[in-house]
Amino acid sequence: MITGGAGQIAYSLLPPLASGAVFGMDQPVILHLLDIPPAITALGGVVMELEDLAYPLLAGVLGTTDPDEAFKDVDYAVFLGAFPRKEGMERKDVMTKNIGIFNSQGSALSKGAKPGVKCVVVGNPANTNAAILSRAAPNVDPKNISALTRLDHNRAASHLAIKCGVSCDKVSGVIIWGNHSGTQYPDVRHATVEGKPAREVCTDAAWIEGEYITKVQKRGAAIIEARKLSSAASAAKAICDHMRDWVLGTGDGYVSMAVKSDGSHYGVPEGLFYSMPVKCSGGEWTVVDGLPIDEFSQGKMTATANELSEELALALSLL
Ligand code: NAX
Repeated sequence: MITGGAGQIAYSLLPPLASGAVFGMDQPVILHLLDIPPAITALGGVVMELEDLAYPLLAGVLGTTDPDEAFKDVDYAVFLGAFPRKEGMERKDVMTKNIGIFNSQGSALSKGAKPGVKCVVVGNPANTNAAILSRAAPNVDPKNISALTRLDHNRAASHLAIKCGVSCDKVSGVIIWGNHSGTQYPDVRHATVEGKPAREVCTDAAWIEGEYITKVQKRGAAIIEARKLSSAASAAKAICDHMRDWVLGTGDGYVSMAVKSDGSHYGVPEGLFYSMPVKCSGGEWTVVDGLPIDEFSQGKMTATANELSEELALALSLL
């Protein structure tokens, strides 16, 4: 099930979902696409194109504007549709719109989806929208609700690889901490490049603690500035990576996912959907605990937690 099915991320996301690239080449897929009434004609066009892709694993497509129909019996849900901030709009007004969306979709999800449904929220503000969704979906285990920071994670790995002159599969262990926003903290202190500590391979400490962090934090804005549209192909690829790793496992490594904090990891306040390093196995994620955190990292991790706490408090005050 994909909300925002007629939008630009969906357009890049649906082909890999239908082809078998995410859930495996032996797993048939039925796609439910939800959008709002003004997008129904465009959604119909997307459904036509999915049929024309002629993917053998695509066992059915439903395009609808009815959340109850869209969420019925689904195993996975990707939330792309959200209310974008428009010029001159107050943060509070955008939040109010998103609360409306994620409250009603949360209740349709809770009512109709399979009990173990796995959800990823992409529509911004993704972390706080995930928190609202979780509150509105009492039948869904909060561990099955996440927000996407994998695009930020992929950017963090890729820019470190470029700096070190290696391909990005040689980089592992980068972490995105916190919010999918300009306060996120891309951390390479536990990362390796070709198996060696990243800070021994890249000795430019000023770059790591300055330009690199800013580049990853502001990459989304730079893409909007250049394309006049937000990231779509890279966002879709990151959603595929996020779902595939969650379902099929991360093996020896770990990845970044924004998950609900239970208050027991890295001092992150309970209830925030905060991006942390996680390992996945058997369809379950666990936080990678016990990484040593220095003062520099702690400052950045606290700053992004503070922003998320404020965002959540604002959302809760508007419920
Ligand atoms: P588009 O504007 O192209 O598409 C959004 C679609 O959602 C539209 O078809 C719209 O009609 C639909 N929609 C709106 N309200 C809906 C509702 N209540 N129910 C169902 N559908 C609804 O945006 P797109 O580029 O696809 O981006 C989608 C979201 O992803 C945006 O909120 C964007 O900010 C966010 N992003 C989040 C990222 C992340 O890493 N977490 C990165 C990429 C992206 O910026």
